[in-house]
Amino acid sequence: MKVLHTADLHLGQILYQNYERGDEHAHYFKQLMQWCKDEHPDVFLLSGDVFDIQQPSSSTKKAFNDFFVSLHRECPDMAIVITAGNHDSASRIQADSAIWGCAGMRLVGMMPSVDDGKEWMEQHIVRLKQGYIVAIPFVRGERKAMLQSILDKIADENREGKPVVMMAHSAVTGLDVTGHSYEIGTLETQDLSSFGCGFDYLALGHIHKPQTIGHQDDSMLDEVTYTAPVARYSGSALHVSCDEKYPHTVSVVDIDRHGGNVNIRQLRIDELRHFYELPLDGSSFNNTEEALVAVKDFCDKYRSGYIRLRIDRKAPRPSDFIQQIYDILAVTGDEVRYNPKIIETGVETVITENINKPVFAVADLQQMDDPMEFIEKIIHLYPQFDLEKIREDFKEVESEIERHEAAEAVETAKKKK
Ligand SMILES: [Mn+2]
Repeated sequence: MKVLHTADLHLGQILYQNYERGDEHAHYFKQLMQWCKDEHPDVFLLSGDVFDIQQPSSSTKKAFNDFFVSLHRECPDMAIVITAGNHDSASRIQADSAIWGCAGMRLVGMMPSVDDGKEWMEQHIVRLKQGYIVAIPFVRGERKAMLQSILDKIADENREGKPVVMMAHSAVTGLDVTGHSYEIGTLETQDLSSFGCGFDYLALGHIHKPQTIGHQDDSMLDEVTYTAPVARYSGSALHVSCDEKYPHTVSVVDIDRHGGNVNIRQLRIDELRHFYELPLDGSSFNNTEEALVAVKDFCDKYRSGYIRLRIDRKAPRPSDFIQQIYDILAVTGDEVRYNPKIIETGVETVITENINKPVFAVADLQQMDDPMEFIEKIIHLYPQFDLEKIREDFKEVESEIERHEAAEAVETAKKKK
């Protein structure tokens, strides 16, 4: 069985609150179409995070519809299976599944939380001439017993020893989370064993770096063969953030038989816009004039891409610095795009003289979601307050909110009964 595995499209993503990425996704779709035509996979798998937000715009929905209708028309013999990720609205994906089912495509948005003994298993099983697909969308917590019962059912049926592929959208223990730094500490990981036994290939989504669990060193090989079972992230379609500095690929997976060999080839995705940090030589700007000249030079030379600046933290920044950059970029017509979160270099100095000088840019402020982060940066302006005390107070408020929410949940549950 030959599988084309991709994930984490994040269609409709808007970067830096400013830039739509529709043309970048269109460029990816074009490559995907060509690969499907050239490679003739038996099945196309998209393992979650189809959309970036729960309610994508109509133009984003249109891009999705147009692409998958034409993909199905161009490759009518290729099965298409799409599952919901944590970014997707599970119920919306599920609601559309009946329509796409008319074209023989399988969309799976939800999984029941308990084995209700009815027909729940069938919506997750796709039976192909060449093998089986178990389509599992993003679920909170683990469903080991339920997944195992699906795999057991397939094992009973699978007299010919056809390959079995399972799809899931989850963080598996032992992975490389480069580019996901914002999630470290909060990333809930699941042990590989919680997906059950009996699949040959686990087609994962959620982590954006292409990688095979337990074989991280082989992540970037063009081609490699393992003995089943294998669990792999295909990685995302595009750089979803500027920290994802690795190449993005789709995986073409060939499985010869159940329990046999799994051959993985990676096809490199050409991205329409690349990410750059200025200065390009890895140093940093000593003053903002230098930075502005470099931005202008970049526009003239590269004409396209996402840029982020590295500036020495001692360099004074005029209040209209960001506006000056946007003015320079305007001539490129949004082809060169600016990430306003500056990378500050140099030693963090204790502020004694310029005590009223803010220690962060407005852009930093826009991207802070923890109020303590803000307070820590300005606490020196308020010597009368004790940082530890404020921290404790915040914790108390947080736990009070948690208690309140828990009590409310109990009330709602009672009312339902
Ligand atoms: Mn995800």
